[in-house]
Amino acid sequence: MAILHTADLHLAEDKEENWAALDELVSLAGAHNVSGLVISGDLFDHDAEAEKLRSRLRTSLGGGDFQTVILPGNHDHRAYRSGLYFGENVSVINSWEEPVRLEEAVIWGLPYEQISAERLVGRLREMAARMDPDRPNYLLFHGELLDAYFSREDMGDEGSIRYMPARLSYFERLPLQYVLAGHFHSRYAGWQLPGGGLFIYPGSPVAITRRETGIRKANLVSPGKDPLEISLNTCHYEEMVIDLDPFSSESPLAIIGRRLKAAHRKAKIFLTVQGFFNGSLLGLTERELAEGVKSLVGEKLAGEPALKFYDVRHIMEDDLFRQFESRLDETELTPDHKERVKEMLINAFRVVKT
Ligand SMILES: [Mn+2]
Repeated sequence: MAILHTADLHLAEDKEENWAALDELVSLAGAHNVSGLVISGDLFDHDAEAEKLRSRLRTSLGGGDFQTVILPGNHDHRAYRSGLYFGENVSVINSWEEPVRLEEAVIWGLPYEQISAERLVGRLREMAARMDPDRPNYLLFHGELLDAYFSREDMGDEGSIRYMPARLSYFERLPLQYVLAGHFHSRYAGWQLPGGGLFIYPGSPVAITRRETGIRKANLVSPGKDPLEISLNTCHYEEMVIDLDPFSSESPLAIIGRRLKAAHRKAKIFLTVQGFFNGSLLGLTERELAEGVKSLVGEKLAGEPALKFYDVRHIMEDDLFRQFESRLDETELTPDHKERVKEMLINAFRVVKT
């Protein structure tokens, strides 16, 4: 009995990339023949969005041959009033006392609420008393794991409130296979639970903020096997830094074009072009390079590229620099070493000449 676990889709009316990520998760769930797709909070970006998007969600989740289990998160916990219909084979965990059965497994959940640590610990104790330790128990949780030392930006744009903070030790007495969590966006991350089992954040399946760089993941769990990080073919951010080489005669624009072409099809790139180039060797000015980079960019770029390059032809053509260079070429240093020394020289000349 396999379960595909995700969280933090933040669906909104105008965010087609997030809907595409949901479609990808649904088809992945089918391909892995799972019994359940669990969404551990923040399926919708906002309660009001849920009101508009319920019918579209029914269509998206409708086709699968598996059960979808949704946990309310801090962004959408007011969206799941009882009696609402989210789709065939879709259950919402609206109460910690009412788990969902998935074949032999029991899926418990802590719907998001502002709650003190003491009350959360008390609630988990009551939950433990209700759990049958002979069954596979899973707990869906949406909030901050205090043992993890994240920065605020790792959760998306959340300001300074703490969202249902918990410690691994709170789960110690629960007979759990997994805590399948949400709220932490940056990346897939897991921890051993003190009483056995694992706590896992899958990371957002589609980038929500700029910090969500790298290929997005979902989490596949099956009994008796290690959890599996599954790479998703969804929109995400990437930092790309191009370091120019002042001794190269290859066009920087060709290099940048090649790197952009090789990037993931769904990547949105933050591009930095930095370092030195020899404009007279390339027949290129700083202005021409800047305009060339801007014209290359197109759809793959997430924002304005950072142009941190310098044409250093005035240094490389300086007589004194050339004397240094020819002396250096006569030495027995390795080509790599020579190049590093020359870069140091360029830097030294830049300071002297300005
Ligand atoms: Mn959240």
